[in-house]
Amino acid sequence: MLNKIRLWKNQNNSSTLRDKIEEIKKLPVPEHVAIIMDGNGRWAKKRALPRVAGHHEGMKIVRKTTMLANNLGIKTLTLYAFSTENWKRPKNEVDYIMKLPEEFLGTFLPELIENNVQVKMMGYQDQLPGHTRRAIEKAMEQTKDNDGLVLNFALNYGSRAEILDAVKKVLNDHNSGILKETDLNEDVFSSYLMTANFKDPDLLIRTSGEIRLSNFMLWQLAYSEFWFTDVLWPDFSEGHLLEAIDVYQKRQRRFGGI
Ligand code: V07
Repeated sequence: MLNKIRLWKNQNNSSTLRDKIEEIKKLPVPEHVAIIMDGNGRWAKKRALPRVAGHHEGMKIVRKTTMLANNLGIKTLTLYAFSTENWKRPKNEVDYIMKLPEEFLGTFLPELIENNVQVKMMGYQDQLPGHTRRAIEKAMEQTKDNDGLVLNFALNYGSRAEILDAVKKVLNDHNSGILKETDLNEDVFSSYLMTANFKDPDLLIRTSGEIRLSNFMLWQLAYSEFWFTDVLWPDFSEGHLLEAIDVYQKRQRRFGGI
């Protein structure tokens, strides 16, 4: 009897999730969603677990979120996995985090390929351990012809450094006569950033109750909608992504109405 009730409850819950997905799909979904996946360490601390347990749990949420984003028809999902500031953390934690791309891809790359997902990365690759870089390179190579969701990992990424590097490239191209001052505008400048081939994010999500950008996509988020939640990243569910998109769609509707 208890099992029957559980079964009924489960079917009931998943059907409401399905219904929500169908509702969300009736209106335009954001094309590019960016997420600052914060709160993994705090999630572990609350459970008296080592911080790395939170990062590992967070990795599973990356998979769930990717699959739902793909299902919803989101074109690009950018996930802030590691910032240029994160090197300041204890070595054992950094070493562990740098193994997560391999573990993630070792488990889920076949599923990503089956689902037509294209894996990309933005950030300073040079400073990453060879094993991390190679795993990501392989995934990028094996998914480069897929034309479904672009899953873009921001890894060893920092926005001010990205902007400074863009300025340096602009100066170089100007000095060598490739770029005239009169030809430099916002679109052209954007093409010098790591996000050259992406549309700016329509929606930024940050978990874990912090209400700041922390050096993430400063240029690209100029016109984006922001959605913040106290939920810690390992607790972030399909329902939360749907809620963020629902809020986004309501804001768009209000904006379009006036
Ligand atoms: C990382 C898990 C998610 C929460 C945030 C911090 C820890 C997946 C990846 C990944 C990266 C590249 C790739 C495939 C998977 C990842 C880092 C950290 C550095 F091609 N999760 N995850 N990378 N965390």
